[in-house]
Amino acid sequence: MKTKTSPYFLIIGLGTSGLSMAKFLSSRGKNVVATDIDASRSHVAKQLNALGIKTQIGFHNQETFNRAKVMVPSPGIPLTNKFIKTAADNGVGITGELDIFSRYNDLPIIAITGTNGKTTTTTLIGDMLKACGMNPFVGGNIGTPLVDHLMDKKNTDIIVAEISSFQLDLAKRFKPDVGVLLNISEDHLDRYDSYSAYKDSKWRIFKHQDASDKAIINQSVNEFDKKSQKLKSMIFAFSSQKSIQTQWGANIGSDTIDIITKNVSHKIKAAQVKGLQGRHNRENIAAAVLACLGAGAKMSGILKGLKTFKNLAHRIEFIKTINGISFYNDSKATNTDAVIRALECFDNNIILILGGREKDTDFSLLIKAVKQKVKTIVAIGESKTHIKNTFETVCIVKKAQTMNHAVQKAFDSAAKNDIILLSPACASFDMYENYASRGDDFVNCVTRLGN
Ligand code: UMA
Repeated sequence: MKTKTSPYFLIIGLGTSGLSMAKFLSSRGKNVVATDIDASRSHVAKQLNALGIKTQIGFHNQETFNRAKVMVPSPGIPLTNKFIKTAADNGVGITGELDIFSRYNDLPIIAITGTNGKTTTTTLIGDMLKACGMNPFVGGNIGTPLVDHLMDKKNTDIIVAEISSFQLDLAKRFKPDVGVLLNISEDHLDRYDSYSAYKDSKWRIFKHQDASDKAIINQSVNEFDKKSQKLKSMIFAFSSQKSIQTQWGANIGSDTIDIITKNVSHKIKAAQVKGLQGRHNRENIAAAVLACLGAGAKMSGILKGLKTFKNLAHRIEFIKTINGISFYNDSKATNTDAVIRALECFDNNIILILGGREKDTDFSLLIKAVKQKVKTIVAIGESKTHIKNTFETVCIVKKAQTMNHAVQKAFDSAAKNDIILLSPACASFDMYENYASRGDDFVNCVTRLGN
């Protein structure tokens, strides 16, 4: 295909992110070409063709990459992709959604990253700000691309953005007014050269902040002292492990969260917050409250938002109790740390449904927590043999072919007062389109069991 000779932005990948980006840049008068390797994206291409955007669908063409002015890869595409790498080596520029958004955005931004808890905290911040009478746009990795706001600004007064490490990898100017780092643990090691490279990517959220900005950071994050010393922004630390070292922040106890800032001191009773059980959720609450205060919101509104918050589906979501056995759907737990956090929430015996597509996953990180809480593991998906080999000396391990078999085997293994928890530590793509379809299947299987 011949592309226009005038310089063009090349949008790579036409999933949620790429589709919005192509429409946005085109709406700003930019010359745009879009490509997706998957032939089934041709229906999306038609929408873009109607806007005058040229597309290459079902293949990538190196020449098209080499002749671009700037490449804009979708977050899910590794930067080591051979087409991208060759063009970059030939001097073609590369950028991502965060920097393009920053160039056109004039509203304050609260940006949330971390390995786990991003979506819960982002949603909670959005709800709290609404309860304060503000009108936030909530988007980013949570599902609605940030540039969607730029195409339909409504009467938004603040941006609340869930940010992934993939997005941060390309951020050279993104400067949130309030940045939040919830936690870092091993994840996406199939994408990064090392755990250290993944950690560096997460810390990049604060890189361009200045003294007027706020950095809300979990003090328990490895290398907190070393990395936080280098930041120019004002640090609000929070911790559930030791007293915070910063002047402002939050100390998290087993049932309270002490918020301390220049103008506000407040004790939140965790039991008052329904559906957000566990230490990790107390950390998410602390981070969300500090982020809202950092953005200038009032404590009374923040607390109102907290009280009415409803936990999200697929995150330690209670489904039902059958014969005294309670079922929880934690399909969003796609790494080992998320599973440890889920196991911490329960005092009862647990039957754990674990497995799916691995991301260079080290299941042995779960052994300590499994020894303490888990009676039986039901292993599913591509990783079931790896799981059996890892845990067969730790607890009973049963393999299952389908979710239905897994739920049935878990139920057969359970006694009254036990918990059956789907918390897979793996991606879902070996069996499902995404984690939500996996969670929905689990819920359907449980519902059928009860009928
Ligand atoms: N593709 C190519 N060439 C390739 C490889 C892929 O063209 O070599 C195409 C695929 O055919 C597909 C498209 O790229 O059509 C997919 O791009 P994508 O994986 O970036 O998916 P999007 O639909 O654009 O979704 C992305 C985020 N996905 C990832 O980061 C993997 C979504 O986060 C995000 O909600 C969305 O943008 C809007 O911002 C999801 C996610 O899993 C929820 N995020 C990870 C996580 O939370 O752990 C980081």
